[in-house]
Amino acid sequence: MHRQNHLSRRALLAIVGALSIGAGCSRGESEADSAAPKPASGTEPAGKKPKKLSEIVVGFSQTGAESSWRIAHSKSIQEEAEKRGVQLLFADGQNVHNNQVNAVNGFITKGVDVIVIAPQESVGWKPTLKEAKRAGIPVVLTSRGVDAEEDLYATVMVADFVWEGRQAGEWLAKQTNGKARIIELVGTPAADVAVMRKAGFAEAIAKHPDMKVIASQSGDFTRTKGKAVMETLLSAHKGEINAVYAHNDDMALGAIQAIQAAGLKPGQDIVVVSVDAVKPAFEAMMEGKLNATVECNPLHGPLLFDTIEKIARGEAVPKRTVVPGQVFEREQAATVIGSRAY
Ligand code: GYE
Repeated sequence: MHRQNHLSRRALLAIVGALSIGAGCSRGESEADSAAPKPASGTEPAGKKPKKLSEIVVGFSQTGAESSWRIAHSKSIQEEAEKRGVQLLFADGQNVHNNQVNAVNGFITKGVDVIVIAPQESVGWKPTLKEAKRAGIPVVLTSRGVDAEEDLYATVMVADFVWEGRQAGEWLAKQTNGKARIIELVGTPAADVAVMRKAGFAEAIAKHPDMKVIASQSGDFTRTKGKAVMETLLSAHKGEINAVYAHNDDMALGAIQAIQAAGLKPGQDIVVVSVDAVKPAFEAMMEGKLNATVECNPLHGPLLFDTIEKIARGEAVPKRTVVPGQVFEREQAATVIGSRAY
């Protein structure tokens, strides 16, 4: 009986150790942590009882539900958790940074085993991440990164957002023979993804002196704001615009509505390129209204839970996983739409 207890305590320590390594502690720190009186005194933080993988509790702080991409992202993660029998505590941040910080602090207090964050904003995470690290809870970032030292999180899974912006810029240069007066619909300005999609695009069009961004404004990754911003900019720059670059499909779809309402033909009078490659974008391409989209795959669920299981088993995980994408043009839409999973 005594021995049995002893063994399960060792199993417990293995899991706790694995999780704190996953949290990004340097080797020295995690050794220091486990040298603390935990084994003898039994002062492990709450929630660190011996567990099978299927008993792991994951707290997930999601950005919100601003776009088709985001909805597919949530669904992929929720479905995968269910498939693997992992308990997922889902907190919808409703696109408010502080809601997310509060949710994550709540997960820490609760003593969940792993925290997953899809951060709306990249800054303002350090104190919370430090708290999670102190509590020995590994943090996995998905969909966007944070502005914080790498040792404050276990891993991040994102796309190459600069590459995406560059692809959009290069595609537009080819399409317009290097002559474009562009409206840029920016995503959430405090998100790394918006900064990077802007930078990649700017880099690509800088090679073409006759390509100019005449206005660059945030539509916060939503269709409604994309439409509203486009309406304003269309009337402010009447007759000047021949291209739109939107940081996501939803804003592009909103802009398309505004272009039509202004009596113009999207996809023809004004060339529209965006990022994500969600199904509604393929539909718009088939109608000839959207010209191209750069794929950003939201189906992070399987990779996310493979990673969480590795962390729980004490296996090393890469600090960063880049989910690949490709460019789709409207000519391909009809053939490809049937095989799109989101
Ligand atoms: O492209 C956009 C969204 O963070 C990669 O967020 C994600 C972006 C995605 O809402 O549609």
